[in-house]
Amino acid sequence: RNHKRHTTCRNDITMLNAPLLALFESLIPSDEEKLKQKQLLTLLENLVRKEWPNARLFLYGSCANSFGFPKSDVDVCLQMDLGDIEKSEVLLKLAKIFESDNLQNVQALTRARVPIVKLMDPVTGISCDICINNVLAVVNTKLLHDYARIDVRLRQLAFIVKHWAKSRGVNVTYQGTLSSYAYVLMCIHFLQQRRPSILPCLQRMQVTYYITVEDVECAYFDQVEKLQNFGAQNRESVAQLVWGFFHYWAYCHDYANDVISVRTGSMISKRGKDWTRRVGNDRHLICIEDPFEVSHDLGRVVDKHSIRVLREEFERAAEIMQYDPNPCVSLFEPY
Ligand code: 3AT
Ligand code: MG
Repeated sequence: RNHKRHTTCRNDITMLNAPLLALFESLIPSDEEKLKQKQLLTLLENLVRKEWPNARLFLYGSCANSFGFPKSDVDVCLQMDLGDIEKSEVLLKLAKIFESDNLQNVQALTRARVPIVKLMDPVTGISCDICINNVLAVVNTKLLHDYARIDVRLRQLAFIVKHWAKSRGVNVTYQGTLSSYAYVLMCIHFLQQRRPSILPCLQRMQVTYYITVEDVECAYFDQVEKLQNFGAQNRESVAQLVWGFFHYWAYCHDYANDVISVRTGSMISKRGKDWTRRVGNDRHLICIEDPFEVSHDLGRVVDKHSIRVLREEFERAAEIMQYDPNPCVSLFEPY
């Protein structure tokens, strides 16, 4: 594969900045969209509090991590003291409450890996998933949000990568491709690795934010307003970064040996994590360490078929970024 590795990127790369930035702008949700999401959250909060006065609702996922598209589902986490009550019981009760308030398509999925209630609000048209006490997801949402505040190029790159992944059908975890969360971590790691680096490694800095969630210690520097100029030494534009991202995953990543790790801001070895062989259904064909649940490989959904699909898509994207006269169209062609 390395024979295809281009040593330098196309010399008209700067021409691609304007269309890529325009695309990025068009993908950002409007203030109106954000307001609708807040309204829905308030509505749900009022309904839930009637039954459980001490419960709190948190947004997580793309509507709160700043990597959301206008049509994204809203992910909500209900935080409450369950006592002796079963989670599934609470979910069924929630479904009843929401149904009697005329919310649509209400469904309690009590047997899912992450049990949730799904619903659609007919007033705003927004769909929503509600889970219970998934605190780690709320914390990793904050981490992504904090990284996004350091350098605008992270959001630019990640929106384009997510849009590419959705257009090309490689953002479907039940089909063995990667989650949006995994793609954003890949972008963060890529920007940590640039020289000079565009993003720091927040988990290697002084701890200003600390929480333990069921034995998992989450600690990092979250005063990111102090890091506004962090990436200033690096003048790479979004087009160069998109080119570099796909080039990296197409031709440079060592799939056999390496794990990308946002937690350490560097590459770590599969051997060190004992991710070299298949255990159960976890094949570790592409390894992305979760920043907090370090035994968790976000690539574990990838199997021997979907790894080929993914790598072919990375190569296709890299070739387009290198040679195509109109990458902003070809890159996102529906598959
Ligand atoms: P979309 O815009 O909805 O595609 P998203 O960021 O909301 O992007 P998901 O819906 O896949 O992504 O996931 C919602 C959140 O759940 C994101 C992250 O905070 C958490 N999450 C998802 N997958 C994992 C995982 N494997 N491990 C830990 N947290 C996860
Ligand atoms: Mg989501």
